[in-house]
Amino acid sequence: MTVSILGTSVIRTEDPRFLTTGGVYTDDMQLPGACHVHFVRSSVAHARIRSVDVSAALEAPGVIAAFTGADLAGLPLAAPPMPAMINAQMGQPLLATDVVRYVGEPLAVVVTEHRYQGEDAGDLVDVDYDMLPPVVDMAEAEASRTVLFPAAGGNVAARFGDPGQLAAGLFDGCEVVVSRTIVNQRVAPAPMETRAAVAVYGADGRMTAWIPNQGAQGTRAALAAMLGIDADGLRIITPDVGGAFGAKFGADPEHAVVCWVARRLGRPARWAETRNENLIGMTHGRAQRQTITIGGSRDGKVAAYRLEILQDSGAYPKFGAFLPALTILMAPGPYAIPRAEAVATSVVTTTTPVGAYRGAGRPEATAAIERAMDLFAAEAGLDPAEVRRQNLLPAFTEPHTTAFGAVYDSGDYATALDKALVAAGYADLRREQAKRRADGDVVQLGIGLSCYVEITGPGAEEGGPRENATVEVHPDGSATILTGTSPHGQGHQTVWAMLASQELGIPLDKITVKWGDTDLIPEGGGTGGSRSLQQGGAAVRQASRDLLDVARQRAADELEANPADLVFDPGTGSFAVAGDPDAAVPLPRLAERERLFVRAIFRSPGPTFPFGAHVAVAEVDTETGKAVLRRVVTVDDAGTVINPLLAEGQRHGGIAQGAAQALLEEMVYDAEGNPLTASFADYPFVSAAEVPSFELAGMETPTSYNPLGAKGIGEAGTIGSTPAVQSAIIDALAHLGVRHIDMPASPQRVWQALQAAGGSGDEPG
Ligand code: MCN
Repeated sequence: MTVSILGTSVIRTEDPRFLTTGGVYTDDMQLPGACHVHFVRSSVAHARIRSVDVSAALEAPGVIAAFTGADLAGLPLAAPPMPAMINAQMGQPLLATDVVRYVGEPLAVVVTEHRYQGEDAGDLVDVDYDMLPPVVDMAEAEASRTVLFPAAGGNVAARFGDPGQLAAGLFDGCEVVVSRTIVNQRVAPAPMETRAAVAVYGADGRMTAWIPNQGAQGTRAALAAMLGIDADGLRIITPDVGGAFGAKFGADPEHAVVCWVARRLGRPARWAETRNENLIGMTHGRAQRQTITIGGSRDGKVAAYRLEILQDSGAYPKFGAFLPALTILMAPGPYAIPRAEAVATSVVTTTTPVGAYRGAGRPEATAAIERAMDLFAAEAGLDPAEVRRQNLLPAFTEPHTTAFGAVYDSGDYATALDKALVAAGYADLRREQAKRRADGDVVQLGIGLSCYVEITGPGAEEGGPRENATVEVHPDGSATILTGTSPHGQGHQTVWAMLASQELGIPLDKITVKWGDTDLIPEGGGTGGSRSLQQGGAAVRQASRDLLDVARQRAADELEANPADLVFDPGTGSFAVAGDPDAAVPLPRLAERERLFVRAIFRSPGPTFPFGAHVAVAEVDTETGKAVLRRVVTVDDAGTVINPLLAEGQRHGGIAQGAAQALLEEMVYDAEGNPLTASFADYPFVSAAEVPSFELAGMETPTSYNPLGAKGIGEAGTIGSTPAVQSAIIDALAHLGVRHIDMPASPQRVWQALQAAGGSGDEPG
């Protein structure tokens, strides 16, 4: 019996390279003769383009060519394939032609010999704008006084349910009803590596493009659609990727334009955006305004919940316009609420388009229901932990279907909450809080809770979400894994090798994991929605086992034995005849005469639903409004954990990102639609200085949906932590009459909330 490496904290095999020679990113690709593409972007939020004059730019040093939207006429719109519900009249051209709809929208390119020549020449492109009114506010957009797409007949990109059909008597009989409009603010994904592309058009008429992405196959499909070519004519290669967080799925108009330039000029073309471009050009996340209404009895039983969402899709509907579907699906969270309804409207505004960002739609659902629970508890005068416990669904192991059609695979929400409360020392924290309140301390203590359940590995594929993997054993005793997932920090190289090693007995350092080349791996779902382990990892396990079946047959031939009599021992890496260990053949030898590989497709019966509970502790200075996060204690149950070190790393990153939304981050626009947070001087993101050391408690409730028992962990931290941190800050001031503070809880907002509640006492002098 060999000892299992699954469930052990194998150190990331990726890291020696990253920590020594460093990664090889798209912008590191050296292609002789490559020209540089510089995008000229709209400097105004909404205008008709009278003309774009590139003549002066063409005279500038190093300029090879300049193109405008007119040159690209005839190419399809850049709208990625979207569910039919999204208004099809709202597609984005690759370069704006008639109208620009956000600051940062690409409208021309200057192509130069050297990168920095493009920056200078770009300034010489003369754009004559006929200004149109900006539409920055979502409610303003919904009112459609200024229509951004006349052909679409309004600013509504999609509706989910009918706001006119809300149940009139939903809250009848409730002793306590609270309603509030809250904001889940717009944030920037801000990965360390910005967007980039390098493209070469080959003599064979095929395009090869290196692009940082979350799934080369999806990127190929999106690019082919934008360029109006067959996917076979494109090869996408994924170099190392410096973070993506949902925003590098598929491809953007810029990527397509770089490919187009390479083909048009017959020269390799490259582009890497600046940080400033990234903050206004890459899709943003979240951007929902939510009206929550919750009602129930004075003793804390929730009877009804309503969620009304206004989603800002930005200038062109992309995945952001679809996010409310996921928010609605997860609206009631882990609670048993007898009557619940949710509706949403996605509108277009003159701002950067909104896309997926870590959690994509689910953090918004959790934030809404968790704030609702707190408001309800406060109104009823009850402990928020007690109210949650009363309303959580009881533990279940058979799938549970919610009123919104989500099929939760397995869950034990109350245990997660109790574990988190115990780990945090909840009773002691409340005592400390009571003391500080009684003493009238300037710095007050707040405790924030959140219970969550989220969906991972969703997929619309017929027959259930799926992923493929190929495992090959080589005669020299090494193995290669090809995967349809696409890691960019998640550690698949380590874990996929662990899974194969466990089955095949091949040492980890002899296993190579490959992904991100569409010629090598034409199919794959990429990495997002925390799907990879439960589908891609399960496919590796399946391919490994299937490979042993093939090998068993070959071993039987070799040993002249019955296949059923053979035993494979991963410890020795050999097949042997049961009871006769001398009659054995090592696995690699079976690859000598004929290649030994298997491609397997794993299909899951459906998505899985990880869950957990977070407790955040914050200190808030009641004189300055400054909030400091002191502790974050979490239980994040992702089923069976295959590599605790990596799963913890994912939780850490997710918690930090979630806390950052509660504390710091926000993309801000002025009334004219100018982004005010377009550099890291203005857009704060979280560093180790703003967060405490996280306290992670363990809990594993396996799923039956895959043989690993694993659910996703990649986004859980983000989903649970945001409302817990936000609520901790509010809770610190609850005794002063503060019930809600929108995110980010900046000192200014906190101070204003205190003044509005009449609470802190002295006005600063
Ligand atoms: N894992 C495990 N046991 C489990 C679940 C996961 O050991 N029960 C391990 C997996 O083997 C994998 C890692 O944890 O090594 C994450 O697995 P999984 O939850 O399947 O998520 P994905 O690999 O599909 O990652 C996607 C997720 C998403 S959606 C975003 S957004 C995100 C995230 O991962 N973006 C990231 N984490 C990120 N981490 C980094 N460094 N950079 C990003 O851009």
